[in-house]
Amino acid sequence: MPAFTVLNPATEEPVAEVEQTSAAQADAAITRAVAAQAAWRAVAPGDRAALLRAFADVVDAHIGELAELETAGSGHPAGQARWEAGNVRDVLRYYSAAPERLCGKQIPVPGGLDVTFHEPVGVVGVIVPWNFPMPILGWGVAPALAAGNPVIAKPAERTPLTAVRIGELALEAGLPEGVFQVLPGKGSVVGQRLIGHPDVRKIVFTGSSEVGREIMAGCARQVKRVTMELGGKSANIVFADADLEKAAATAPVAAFDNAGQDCCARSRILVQRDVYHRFMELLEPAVKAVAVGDPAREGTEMGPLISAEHRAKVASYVPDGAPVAFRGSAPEGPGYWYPPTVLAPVRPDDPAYTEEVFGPVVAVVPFEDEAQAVAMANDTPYGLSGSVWTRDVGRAIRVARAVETGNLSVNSHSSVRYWTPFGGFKQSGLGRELGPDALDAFTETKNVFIATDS
Ligand code: TAP
Repeated sequence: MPAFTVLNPATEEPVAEVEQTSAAQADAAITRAVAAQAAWRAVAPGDRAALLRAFADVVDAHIGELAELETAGSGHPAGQARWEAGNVRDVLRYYSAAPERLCGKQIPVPGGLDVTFHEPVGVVGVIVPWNFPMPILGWGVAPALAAGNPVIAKPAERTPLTAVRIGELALEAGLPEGVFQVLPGKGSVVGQRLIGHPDVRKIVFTGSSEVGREIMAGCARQVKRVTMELGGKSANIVFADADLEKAAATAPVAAFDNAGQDCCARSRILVQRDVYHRFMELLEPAVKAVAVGDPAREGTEMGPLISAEHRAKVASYVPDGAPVAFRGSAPEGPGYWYPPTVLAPVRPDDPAYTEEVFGPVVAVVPFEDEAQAVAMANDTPYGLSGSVWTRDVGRAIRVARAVETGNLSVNSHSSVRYWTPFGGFKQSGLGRELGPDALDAFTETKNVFIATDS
């Protein structure tokens, strides 16, 4: 297989050459994972916990190195990249507590004793997108390992560097050979082997809804378990009684974080008509103040897009004559730059308003009342995240319950906290990651009845 050249999205210069995994090499890795399976599930819960803590400690000792790799290979601002590496450590630590707490039930039945066990599901394949290479890897890998499964991760072809390094750190921490393997390469090659190989029992996929549908169909042939984390088109709903200053000051980060390459991006801002003009007045300076530039420089808030192709796709949502209300800045010269862009007024059928742009483009639309805000928020095939800004507690609760979305914040834009479940309604996904119940997605419930009749 030819090697893949990772480019720095901020400079377009090569960063590294990465060997691509062939289908035969993927099969060999699956064989190694199967061979490692019995020993890994037999590791005593306390020892498995200790190994995961050791893995977290080694990641912690390499936060700076991992962050620099992500900044160079994915264009993530340095501060954000350090947070992402820290998230891998934290998620490993959180799930290191799980092996010793993986309790079944004792269920009252006549004639005997009935107990349930959470058995490991088997080899797990984790297919990761390019937008958050480290956190999304960790969300799949940590609970899968904790539940006693060997894991094979396939990073996105464009952003393999941190995943490959984290795979090396796992071995350094003492995880046995074959328990956690990272296979850089193409989805059409490595991803397809994970989906098609009968010894891989579960796929965790994060990526576009389009590819997700294809992967679900592939997994269906073997009734392979799947967790799907797909696209989003989330709404940020701002009511007239909200703290407008705070809502406007925080709206840019909710839409432009990671240059908008965020499945949770609140890329539709719905504003109650009475305060629409005031909100726009407050939003403009906040958008213009976003620090866009060299991601390696401390203080940069937004870096480049991932590739020239992706920038062309994002730009296609803002053709000549598009209703640009105002924009932030972006550097000139090399790099896949695109400025933070606010569209208003937009038609309800404008693709920038209806489709996932996955770039720093947000549409602002007025609404009349609560019922219309909920209807507009739900008028999408997606349902991943969202925000509601209001000082009315009753309304906050009503709207939070009515919006069809997996993760909703009131007077905040938080989406992913590793302590809480994360995932989508509708075409944004299937199943949940993170939170206290994540191991359910990596285990099979076994019921055992033991007769007590003599
Ligand atoms: P995709 O193009 O869907 O790719 C995601 C991963 O799947 C990559 O590793 C890719 O490999 C692999 N893949 C592609 N085609 C495949 C196939 N036919 N068989 C098996 N694997 C295949 O997504 P992306 O562009 O990297 O990421 C952006 C999308 O991810 C957005 O829609 C975004 O909303 C979504 N996303 C969702 C979430 C959550 S948590 N819901 C989080 C982040 C991102 P290659 O490297 O070869 O492309």
